Amino acid sequence: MKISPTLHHLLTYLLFFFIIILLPSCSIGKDTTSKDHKEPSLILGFSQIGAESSWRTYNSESIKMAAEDQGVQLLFENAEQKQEKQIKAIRSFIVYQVDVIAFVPIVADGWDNVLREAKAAGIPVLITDRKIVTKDPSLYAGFVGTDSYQEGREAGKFLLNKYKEQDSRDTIRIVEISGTEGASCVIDRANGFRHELEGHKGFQIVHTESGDFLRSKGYEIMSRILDNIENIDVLYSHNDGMTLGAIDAIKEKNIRPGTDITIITIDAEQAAIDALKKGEVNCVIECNPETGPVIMDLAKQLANGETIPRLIHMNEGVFKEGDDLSKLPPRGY
Ligand code: GYE
Repeated sequence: MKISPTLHHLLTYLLFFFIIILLPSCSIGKDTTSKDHKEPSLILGFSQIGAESSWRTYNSESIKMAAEDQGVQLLFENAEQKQEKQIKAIRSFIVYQVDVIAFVPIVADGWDNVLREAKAAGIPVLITDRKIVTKDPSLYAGFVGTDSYQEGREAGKFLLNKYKEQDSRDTIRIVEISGTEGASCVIDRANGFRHELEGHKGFQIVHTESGDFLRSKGYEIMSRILDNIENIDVLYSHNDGMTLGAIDAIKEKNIRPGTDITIITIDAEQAAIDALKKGEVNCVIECNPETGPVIMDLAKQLANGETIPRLIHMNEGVFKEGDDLSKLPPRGY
């Protein structure tokens, strides 16, 4: 059957119209026009340290929930406590061409090369929770997270106040169980604590050792210290997980935590607050894990090409012996 040129052209245009105009807006399979389908506002690559403490687990939950609430497509990588796995994850985010990269640097050093790669790829980087040391501040857009130096200072302030009546000729002997070596929060918690005690002769840190933020190491270190060091007056522990392990060791030696040994701990997990209520801990310094919502807000600003504040510290409190904790809501972690 011979088709007239005019009809032939008409059919060609109709076919063209169908392929180019109609087809892409159609969906095959799932109804993409349903009300609950939202295009993600952005793709965020997030490298998390791992799950070394209840605090970390809750921090990860905060990030995942906030991403879901705010329509952010989250590529979440758990580095299992290895910096090289974080670097690999960041490189995979670059290849994937995510809109924004965010990560918790497990230690402060060693990030410049991979951050230069992200910068070359035009992907903004948000650092959270722990800080980095770098020669080039342009390698990241900003930091949001805990103020670990202030946390250390709060620990020192509590101690000075608790022993303010102490005869300065008597020495208060302190054991410090610190977190992961090289982590900015550990360096800052140690320095902030020492800054407050400077000039106060009656305090001596007789032993400091890293427990890597792990409850098992807190137990093992404290058990060994109690067998080898006498007259310990104070335990300053960089996180509740290690503190709870240390308390188990203290009790095994028939020593009274919170009475025979003053205990100061950081994070404010529910278990630490409960120990404070029982008098087994004397001071709990909050480290706020709920950074998810603010991370998503900042990531959206970065994805829109906006600048963000260089430094945002989370609000954090201090809970002390004698405080009225009856109205304190459940900590959630
Ligand atoms: O105190 C601890 C976690 O990086 C500030 O890491 C965080 C610390 C927190 O393992 O529980």
